[in-house]
Amino acid sequence: MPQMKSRWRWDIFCAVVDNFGDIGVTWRLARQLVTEHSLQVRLWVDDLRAFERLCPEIDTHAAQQWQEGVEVRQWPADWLPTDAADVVIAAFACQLPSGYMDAMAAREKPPLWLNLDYLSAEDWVIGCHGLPSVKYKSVQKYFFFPGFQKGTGGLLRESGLLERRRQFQQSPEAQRKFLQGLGIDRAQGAQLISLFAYENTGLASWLEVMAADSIPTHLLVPEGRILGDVERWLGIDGLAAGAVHVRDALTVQVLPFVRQEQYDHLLWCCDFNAVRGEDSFVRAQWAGRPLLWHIYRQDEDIHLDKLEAFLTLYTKGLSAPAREAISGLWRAWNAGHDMSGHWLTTRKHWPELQKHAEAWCLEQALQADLAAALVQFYLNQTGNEEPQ
Ligand code: TRH
Repeated sequence: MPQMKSRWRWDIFCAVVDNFGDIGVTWRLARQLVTEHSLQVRLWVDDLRAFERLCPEIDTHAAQQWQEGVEVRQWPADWLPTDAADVVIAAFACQLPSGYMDAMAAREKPPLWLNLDYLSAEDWVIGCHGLPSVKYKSVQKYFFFPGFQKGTGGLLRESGLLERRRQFQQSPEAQRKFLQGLGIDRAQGAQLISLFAYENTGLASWLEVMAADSIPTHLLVPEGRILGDVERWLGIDGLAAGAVHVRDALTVQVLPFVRQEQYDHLLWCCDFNAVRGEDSFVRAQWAGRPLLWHIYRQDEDIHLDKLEAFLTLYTKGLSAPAREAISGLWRAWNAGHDMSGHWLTTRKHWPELQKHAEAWCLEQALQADLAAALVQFYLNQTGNEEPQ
């Protein structure tokens, strides 16, 4: 990386709406901009407690701290005058402090102001990616859309990620050690499944069918919103990390919420990953294993269009029966419907779905990653000139 780049300052603003996706995405991006593009990055976060779950080193009381080369700033309710950076990213359409917007407008050379949008596989994203949005005084804002197709901003993917993942997956010893560190003792011949999801009325039917299966399943459930449904099915209250319960062929184990890097390793170990939201959804794709997506629910069911858009892309290249099986499973899960028949049908196509998951991962990795695309967008907008 050219040294001069380190003089470029980027500010990323993250308002935590709920859950962990907002901070999950911005923290990942901030680190990558520092380590792979030698940029100076400040990450402004309004909820450091959510951040702490993914990165336990976070001091939730500090107004300013450095983590992995990123300057983490508490986004205060009462904004203090601050110089604006060369590039300003408002994550997920969050509203910047008005004092900061004035600082942007006061710069001799206006900053590049971007709205980093939510991930969607819908076609319209290609047409809107990179377009100008609103203006504040002299400062123009642009839309920046992550995505799966050419013409979008791509997906977050650190350099060397797939090589690291493959090495790990090729080493039973590394996996055993990692799982052991989490207190997981994988039973011989058991399929390993991770379950990270929102509340879901379809869960009981899926657990039921796994318990009755001829193949043993070891289900790993990080502490979170789905735990209530697991408790109801087991008939046990107060499940917490460390709990292990066996029902016939199914072993259910509750895991602590681990740091982001460890969660990646967990996904890499599992034969099948149930994920949700945005960031875990992408990480499961980089794991190269079949997955199940619990999409974040939106008003007027617009999330269902997003689900279908992704399924259309993802299932290209699958045989018709495998495509129907996996699509049926995803639709049932997102509707909270009975999963049993869909799970059994999906299992019939396992080898094809496994091959396909790896192929999809490799295909996606052909695109420039999101951090690189952002830097390129900046270079294009500034005519490849180093900012003053
Ligand atoms: O938590 P999510 O549901 O997040 C979001 C938010 O709800 C957001 O408002 C919404 O817009 C978005 O979904 C679509 O799911 P997501 O995106 O997968 O974020 C979870 C993060 O938590 C991700 O970075 C992975 C991380 N994680 C860990 O670090 N450790 C863990 O043990 C687990 C289970 C997850």
